[in-house]
Amino acid sequence: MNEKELQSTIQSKVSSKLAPLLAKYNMDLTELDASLKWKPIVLILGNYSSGKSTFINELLGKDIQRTGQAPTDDSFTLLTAPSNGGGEKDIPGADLVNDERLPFTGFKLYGEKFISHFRMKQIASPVFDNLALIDSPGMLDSISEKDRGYDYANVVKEFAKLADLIVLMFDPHKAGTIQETYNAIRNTLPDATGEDRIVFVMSRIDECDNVGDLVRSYGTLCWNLSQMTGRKDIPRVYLTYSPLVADNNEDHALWAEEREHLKEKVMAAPSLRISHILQDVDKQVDDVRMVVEAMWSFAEGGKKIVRKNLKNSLIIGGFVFLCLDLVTREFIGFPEKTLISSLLSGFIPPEQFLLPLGGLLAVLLVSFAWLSKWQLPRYYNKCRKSVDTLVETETEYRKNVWARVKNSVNELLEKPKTKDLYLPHAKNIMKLEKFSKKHIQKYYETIRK
Ligand SMILES: Nc1nc2c(ncn2[C@@H]2O[C@H](COP(=O)(O)OP(=O)(O)OP(=O)(O)O)[C@@H](O)[C@H]2O)c(=O)[nH]1
Ligand SMILES: [Mg+2]
Repeated sequence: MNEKELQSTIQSKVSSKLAPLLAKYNMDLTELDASLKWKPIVLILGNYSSGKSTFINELLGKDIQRTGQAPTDDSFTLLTAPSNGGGEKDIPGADLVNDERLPFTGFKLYGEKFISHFRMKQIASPVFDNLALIDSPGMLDSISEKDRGYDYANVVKEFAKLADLIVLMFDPHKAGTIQETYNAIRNTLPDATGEDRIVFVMSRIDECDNVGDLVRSYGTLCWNLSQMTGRKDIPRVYLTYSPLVADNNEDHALWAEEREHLKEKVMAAPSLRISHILQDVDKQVDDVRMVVEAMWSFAEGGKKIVRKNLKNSLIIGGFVFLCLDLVTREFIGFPEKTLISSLLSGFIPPEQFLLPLGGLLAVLLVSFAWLSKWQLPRYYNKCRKSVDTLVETETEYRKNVWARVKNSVNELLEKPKTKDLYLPHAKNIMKLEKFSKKHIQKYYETIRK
């Protein structure tokens, strides 16, 4: 099975097995669906003027993207192949966010301002055989960042979620200023983004005056990177420059090969596609599983109250059944014979059951009303107030999952119905486990082979 076939198999398994479970818990498939759609994506991020567009032009062997000193391009440009049989053309953001075949429908919520800063360029190039690139507006410092008119950090985060490979590009002039964009970038990258999906690049190194200068910039960048990733070990940083733009100098030739490695890495992004999709499916399974766990624990507590109510009402009802006519006879002289005395005499006329049965029924009705109007609403309220106690969050990982799904649980608890207590939550957990074991593991094994 090749990658494209595997992708569509995973897609169909997700919609036949996972989607119905998600729907039962009122959860949304849009995000996962977006990542299952379309082709591998490489997102190029970084400081302004760090050479993102120059790198893209170099990959394509054509001057497609505008380049220049100072912030040059303030749009997200999706570069990809023309659609089947079509010619090269530009497509505006408004069409992109409304096209169900593309994974960008979720971007509508970022508003007009963003949409007018989003476009697609369809370019005929072998690079786009099985790949799309996203060129992004350069990151500015935190002060200028406020002026964009749309939620830049979250837009980047959404693109980063979709991307199979993220190239983070810095230049030596601003190796220190990434500290300023540190928070933006940190919040930008999804928790689950594996380090294998991020490539760090320091470009324009030909502009370092000498080796000492380069080493200092590299050191600063590494320090900032370790702050960003929270890791002690330094990830590989590609030190590159663009031979097309830089002055030719023998010292630089040393690094020319590094640029080629970077290009190879970008072109190999499709090989990360399936593992990225599987990570996303895994994440979705973990999310829904935690929602089911919470609803299960909520249901168990509710069922306990129902059982207790039923037990008590049967005890009281039984007592009323046997003794009600004793009391009425005592006070109003009716009926002449009580149920117990008839029992002892060995013959009970059927009409003698009427009063005891009426009493039993009244008890059951009152206790049902008590349960549904008082006990359960009080329990639902308690659960809503202490929703965190519904699940165990003993590990950091589970804490993160819970933070992601807590809102979905809150929504489910807004107006619970008694029948929600009797949904087969335990069975649904088993279904999720089976889905993980039977399908996801199998696909992981397929790509490891
Ligand atoms: N000397 C040198 N100049 C470079 C290199 N790469 C890019 N440049 C120049 O740096 C400037 C900025 O490059 P761009 O490719 O426009 O940078 P960008 O990251 O796309 O910038 P924005 O889109 O504004 O964020 C341009 O004038 C490029 O010619 C390089 O490796 N060496
Ligand atoms: Mg650019």
